[in-house]
Amino acid sequence: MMKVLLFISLIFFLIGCSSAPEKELQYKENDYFLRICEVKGRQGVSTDGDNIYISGTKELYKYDMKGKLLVENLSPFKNINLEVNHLGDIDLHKEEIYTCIEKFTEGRGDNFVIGIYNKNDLSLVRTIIPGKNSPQKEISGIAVDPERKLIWMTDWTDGKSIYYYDLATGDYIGRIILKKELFYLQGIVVHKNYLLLTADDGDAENEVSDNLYAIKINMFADVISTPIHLKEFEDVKREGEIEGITINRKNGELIVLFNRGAKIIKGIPKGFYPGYDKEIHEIYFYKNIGQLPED
Ligand SMILES: [Ca+2]
Ligand SMILES: [Ca+2]
Repeated sequence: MMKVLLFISLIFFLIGCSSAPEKELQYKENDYFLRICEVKGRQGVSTDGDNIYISGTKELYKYDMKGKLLVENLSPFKNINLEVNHLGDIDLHKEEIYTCIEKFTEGRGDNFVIGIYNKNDLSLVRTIIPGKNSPQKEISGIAVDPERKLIWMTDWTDGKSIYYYDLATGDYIGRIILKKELFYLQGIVVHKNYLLLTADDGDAENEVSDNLYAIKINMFADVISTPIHLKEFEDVKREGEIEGITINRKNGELIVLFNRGAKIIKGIPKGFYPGYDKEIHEIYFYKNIGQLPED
C-alpha cells in the first residue's frame, strides 16, 4: 500500500515539475517578500488598501485584498470616441481609477486618452485628452500626484524622459530628463518626493531580471535627474515582463505586476517558453519599497 502511495505521489510530483519550470522563491530573513497573487490582467495595478485594481490590455478588474475577483469591465473603451486598443499601468485618485489609453501598434502609441473610471463599478466617468503639444510618443503608465496637482506618465519607447501634465486639464507642463537612460518603462507611482519606475530591462530569453528605480521629483521644467536603482527582481518565479506598480498607502507595502511564460521579443508575442501554454499574470507583495536616500 505504502509503495503504491509513494508511486502515485512521485507521478504527481513529476507532473507538477513538468508543468512550469519555476524557481524556488527566496524568502528573505526580514520577510521583505510577502506573497503572490494570480490576476487576470497583464498591465497595471493600483490599490486603496481595501481593494486591488488591475488593468489588462483591454480590461479592468477589481479584486479584494485576498485576490477574489469582485467586478470586471471587459469593454473599457466603449464610449471613447477615438480608435484605441491598449491600457497601461493605472492609479487611484479619490474614488476614481486613472488609466492611460492609446492605440498601440508596431511599437508606438497614438490617440492618447486619460480614461477615468468609477472605482466601485469600473464604469467610465470621463476622459481627459493629454496636451497635444507634448513630445511624448507612447503612454505606458500613469501616476496621479495630488500634492503637486499633476499627472505623470511614462513612455515605453523613451526611457530618458518622464512627462507631467496638469491633473485637472491634462495640459502638458514639462518633463524630467534622466541623466542615465532607462529602458522599457512600464509602471509608475508617486512616493513622497520620488517617482518609482518599473523597467522591463531584464532579458527573459536569458533569465535576466527586471528592475525598480526611483527618481527625485524636481518641479522645474526640463530638469535632469539621476535614477536610483532600488531593486533587481531576482525573486520572481520566472523572468518575464515587469509591468505596473503601486504602494498600499495603508501599510506601505509595494505591489508589482509581472507576466511570465509568454515569449515576447521586442514587444511582439512569439509563443511560450517550455512548460507554459499560456501567459501567467501575478502581483508580488513586498513589505516596503526598499531603501531610498533621505530627503
Ligand atoms: Ca505595459
Ligand atoms: Ca523582462
